[in-house]
Amino acid sequence: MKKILVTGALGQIGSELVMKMRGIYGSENVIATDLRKLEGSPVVTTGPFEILDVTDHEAMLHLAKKYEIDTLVHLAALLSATAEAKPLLAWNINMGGLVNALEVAREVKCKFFTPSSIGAFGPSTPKDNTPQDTIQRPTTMYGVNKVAGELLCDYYYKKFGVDTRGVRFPGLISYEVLPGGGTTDYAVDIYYEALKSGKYTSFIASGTKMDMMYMPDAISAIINLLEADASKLIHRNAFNIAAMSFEPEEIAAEIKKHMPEFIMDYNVDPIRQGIADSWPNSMDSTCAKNEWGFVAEYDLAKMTTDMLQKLRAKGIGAK
Ligand code: NAD
Ligand code: AKB
Repeated sequence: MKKILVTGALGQIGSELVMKMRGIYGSENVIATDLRKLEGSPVVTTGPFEILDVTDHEAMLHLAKKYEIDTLVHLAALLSATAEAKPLLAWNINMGGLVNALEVAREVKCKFFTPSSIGAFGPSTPKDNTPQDTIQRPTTMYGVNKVAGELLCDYYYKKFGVDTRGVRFPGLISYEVLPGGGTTDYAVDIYYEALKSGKYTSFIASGTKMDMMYMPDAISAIINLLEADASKLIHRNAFNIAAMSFEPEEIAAEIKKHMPEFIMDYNVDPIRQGIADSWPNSMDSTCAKNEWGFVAEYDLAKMTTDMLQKLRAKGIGAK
């Protein structure tokens, strides 16, 4: 990979992916784009940055040609809770943006990555150790978009030979940028609130297990899959990858080991709870391990130690 264009680059994943990729491939070789510009963000100040609305195909093609890209990482999307609140907008951005990005990849003949999600599964999917290939009948607009997106990426590979790759991310936990409107966001919020006030009110109910992953593992997964030997990829798009699975009590108990006075209660949001109930408890990532060597370094304990340390270093919770 020599010239990489990233869409939705100011989001939770993009802000960390762009900086990591600039460190590996060179600052000038990673072109960050987003609908908005955050003055002062390292993504904007340390390398090329362009405003790009992914629903504008001509604008995306123009930038792809201008920078002579060989890789397109498509991240811009609305997440599950926002998509459920604005389903038509989600369809237009999530599907319209994806088909534009795939078309650009076809036109300039570049490698392509986009993430799917645990949201691509639904209530009829096996909940535990969810297989790579299984029933996918999601009941959310986000899930409909993700399944259609997985199929579209397969189609562009088979029909046009576009080198499409992707993973099904679980909920991602990170400290650089806040998450952008998902169901798993509680597992980020809880660390901020623990440090700020010593208590947290969870919008996800007691006993609700979901797959999660710490951002450094997610960033490594994107880069490693993009660098993987194409001849070894049987699935190519939408690899299940998972690092840990927990319910609200378990993350609270882990935080309590560092902050014994921490307390959590519940005020369940029926919309986000309904979404969470339709998702798997834990995915099987065997295919990702076998086909491109996926490994996760962080479990709940190691992530919690690092999250609290990094947030304290940012001054979160300091009086
Ligand atoms: P985010 O919400 O944090 O960021 C999305 C970015 O896209 C934002 O910076 C936003 O400004 C931008 N954007 C929105 N509409 C746009 C448009 N029309 N044109 C250009 N940019 C636009 O999202 P994220 O968490 O970084 O997620 C990126 C991708 O990863 C999405 O496809 C998401 O579904 C997927 N994913 C994320 C998670 C997670 O936990 N963060 C888990 C599974 C899958
Ligand atoms: C969300 O909750 O919408 C995302 C995801 C798991 O796709 N974090």
